[in-house]
Amino acid sequence: GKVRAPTHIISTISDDRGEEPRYAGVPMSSIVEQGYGVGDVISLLWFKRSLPRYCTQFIEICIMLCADHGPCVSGAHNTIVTARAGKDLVSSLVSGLLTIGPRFGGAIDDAARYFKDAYDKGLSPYEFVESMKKKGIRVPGIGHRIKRGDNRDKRVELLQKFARTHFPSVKYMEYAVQVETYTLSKANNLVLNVDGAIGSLFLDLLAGSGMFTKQEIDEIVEIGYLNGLFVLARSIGLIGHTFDQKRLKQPLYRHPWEDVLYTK
Ligand code: Q5B
Repeated sequence: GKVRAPTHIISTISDDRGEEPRYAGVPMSSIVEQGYGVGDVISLLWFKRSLPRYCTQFIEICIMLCADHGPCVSGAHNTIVTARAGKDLVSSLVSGLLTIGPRFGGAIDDAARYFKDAYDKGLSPYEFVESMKKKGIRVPGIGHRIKRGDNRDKRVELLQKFARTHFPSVKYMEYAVQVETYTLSKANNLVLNVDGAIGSLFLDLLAGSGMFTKQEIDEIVEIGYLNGLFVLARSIGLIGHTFDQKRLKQPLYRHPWEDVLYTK
């Protein structure tokens, strides 16, 4: 019989052979003709399935809300400094992307991991937060540099409103809100932030949509798909900041001496 030569790469998400490319088996013509959006394309290429409209809409809302948050955040700042050093688009973009991590924008996966573990184990918000404190770990998804209990993040409110209207269940998000109520009783800056809102709500999407097995959900959370939403979204803003600096012909950035504490 025929013997298949060993392959060096295995790929399961897309296929560019044949008349037209396919994303998870769906031909490009269907994607265009049936009016698929970016949320549908993410569903196909990341989750290898078509998700219900409310799920793809939620993904698109996450992308839109996280696309930018002004020039002062770590990512935009790095991108602006890099663009002003005369570097190209890709260098400026990646220098901003490289700041995404546990403190800035990249806390979504850990928020999902910790909220899921705590909720599934039946820990009260008090038990969860205090156990994290004992371990010396900041609660991912909680805390913000400029948002406060009396100045909530509008993005979080919009995500919560959408999910409360469209999701079959928001149990993980409600748990995150209870955690926030407890952390806010400790300090006014310890709000549920955009990473925590997306992390907890994506757990609700995975668990409530009926589109994923328990094993698949565990794998998605363990691998860490969700920071990808912030990385993808913020790339839009970082590219914008690069063009903005170039358009404005901004000179090389040098931080002012007055803003540095020189000390021994
Ligand atoms: N404390 C975000 O801290 C920040 C605590 C906590 C327990 C916590 C901090 C944090 C977890 C990571 C996270 C995503 C670094 C944030 C984002 C996207 C963004 C950004 C933008 C955008 C802020 C003061 C006191 C200390 C701390 C305690 C703080 N957080 N305790 N659990 N989670 N969060 N990141 O203001 O006793 O005085 O030592 O790490 O979820 O990145 O817009 O800017 O779209 O671009 O620097 O929204 O919360 O506060 O470090 O001075 O802490 O609060 O232990 O206690 P800050 P610190 P003590 S969203």
